[in-house]
Amino acid sequence: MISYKIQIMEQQYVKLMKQCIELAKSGFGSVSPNPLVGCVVLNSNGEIISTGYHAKYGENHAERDALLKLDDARGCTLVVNLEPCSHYGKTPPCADLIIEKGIKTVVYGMRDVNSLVAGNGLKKLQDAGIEVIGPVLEDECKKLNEVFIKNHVKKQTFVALKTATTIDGKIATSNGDSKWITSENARAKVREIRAMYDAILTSSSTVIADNPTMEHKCKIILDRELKTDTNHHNIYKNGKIFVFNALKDGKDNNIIYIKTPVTDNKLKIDFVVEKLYSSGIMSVLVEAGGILNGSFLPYVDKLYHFTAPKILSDNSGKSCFGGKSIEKISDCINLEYEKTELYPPDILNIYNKSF
Ligand code: AOF
Ligand code: ZN
Repeated sequence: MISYKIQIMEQQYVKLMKQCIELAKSGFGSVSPNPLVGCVVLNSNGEIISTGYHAKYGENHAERDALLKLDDARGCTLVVNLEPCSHYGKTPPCADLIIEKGIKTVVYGMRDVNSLVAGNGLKKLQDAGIEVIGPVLEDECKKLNEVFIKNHVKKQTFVALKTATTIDGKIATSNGDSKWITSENARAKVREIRAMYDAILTSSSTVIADNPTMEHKCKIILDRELKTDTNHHNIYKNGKIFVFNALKDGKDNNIIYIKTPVTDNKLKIDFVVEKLYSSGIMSVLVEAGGILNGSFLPYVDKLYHFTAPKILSDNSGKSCFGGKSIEKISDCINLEYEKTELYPPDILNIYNKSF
């Protein structure tokens, strides 16, 4: 009887945690470098009496957002996808507010990886006599905050890469024609994906060949010899732009030039990736041709691969990943499958690096 009751409670917490994750997603694109967090508060009858989420960097945390809407939270249960914070940052500790408001039970999704919190939030709550339950739905909570986790654990920028190919893995014909391989449906999804990342990154070859606008607040171009034209190319029309190049450092209105070391006639990608992190760019979406995609592969955490129901033959077309030829299947780069979404007639497969 008791274990049946516990099971029902657990199912209820999983459902509420999913709701927290959905609420948290409203902050996509606005909370970086902070995590995506959602919160639900229940009264002692199990009814939802408040919800909240972290909407914008520097503003209230999810727990504060939910609790400040309530006059009385005594005896209530608070569900949140991340351990409540215990530190004075842009706002006072959420754990203190939870205690002050008389919350009886806290259900959390994952421990905070920020070393300023890392278990201290949970301890503070327990020390105050609050029942702490979790982690609940930990894998989903970690997936939601994969950027935040990479930033704190590895002290590195999260790198995602998007490519759109024919069934035989081609991104353009041999003479570079690529408009369009995927449908408007798929391309609308690409715009949504871009908005999830702090910056998008491409190469001078893509800028010169396709002259894309790539609408985004922050764009990065790898342009070793400064071949792109700041007056002519659409990418320079808006946003903040970082140009990694071999020739100069400097600033010109919205453009920042970063002189970058070169190896094998190519800009050093590890320098670029480190510089992104030290410039406060916590996540980046690479959208380029096969050569740059190939160079970035060792750094890629997540791959968005759109496939259109089109075929080019073996000897025509450019592949999505350039690089050295690999002789054995056992030497190839292995990815871990995450999920598939349909944007008819195209398919989006999402993979993560498995290591
Ligand atoms: C958030 N939103 O809902 C929660 C966070 O920059 P600060 O001072 O607001 O503090 C950010 C840290 O607070 C963040 O790294 C994480 O450890 C913790 N929790 N942050 O931005 C939230 N719950
Ligand atoms: Zn907090």
